[in-house]
Amino acid sequence: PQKRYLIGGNWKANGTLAQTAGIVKILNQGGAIPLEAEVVIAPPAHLLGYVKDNLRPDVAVSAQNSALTTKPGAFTGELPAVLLKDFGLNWVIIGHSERREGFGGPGESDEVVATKTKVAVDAGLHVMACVGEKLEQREAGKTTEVVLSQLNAIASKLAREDWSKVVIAYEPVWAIGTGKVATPEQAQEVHESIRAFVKEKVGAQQAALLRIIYGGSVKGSSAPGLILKPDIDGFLVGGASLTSDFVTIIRAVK
Ligand code: G2H
Repeated sequence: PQKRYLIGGNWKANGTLAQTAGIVKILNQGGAIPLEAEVVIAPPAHLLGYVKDNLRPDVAVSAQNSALTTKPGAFTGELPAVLLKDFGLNWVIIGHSERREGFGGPGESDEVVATKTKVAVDAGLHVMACVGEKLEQREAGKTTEVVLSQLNAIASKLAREDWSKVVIAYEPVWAIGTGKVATPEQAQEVHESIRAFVKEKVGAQQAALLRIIYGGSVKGSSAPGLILKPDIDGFLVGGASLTSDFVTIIRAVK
């Protein structure tokens, strides 16, 4: 099968009703999406229904997180993957660095991220599973070690056939929301090691078809340089996905 670039928009905890209506309008009036691109928007949970009902049908809608539980039930505040799938959604982001870090509470471990990924895939969702090193880890020369150990935790839970539903988002923590985008060379180097790992651990076909997307301060101005690299198969965009610059990023992939 032909591999399409994946462009994800992660709104994080943003989106008043007025702002949301504005972003949906920008996307709906943003013109044709290149055939080479698959576009997925991840609004916060309270907006999933609104965005799904109002967004053009050729842009998919994703949750930003889903629960560890495989079943609905008494889990106040949680979002089970099976309910997202039942609601008509096909995507979820798992293991974003902000969730790994926690928000004043305990963050998500590699083990939790890996299990959530498996639970979501088993529920029928496609997963953007996030990995990435912190600045001090990069400076200590530990980038590959950190990223591959996060990836290994995920890979250890997945069956070979699950990989058709998984996208790996490489998001260096030092580049997230900082305006400091990784250079195309820095991103390519890590993406290449991710693909090599999947080839070795899972299989050549799964590695070749795997989409490895880059996230961290991607803008319309930086996207064209990044997308030229052979192992960069798209983007996970935060801040810029709240603006019309997201349309420029989508256009950068053809
Ligand atoms: C990384 C990215 C989106 P931003 O978190 O996942 O955010 O583009 O704002 O750095």
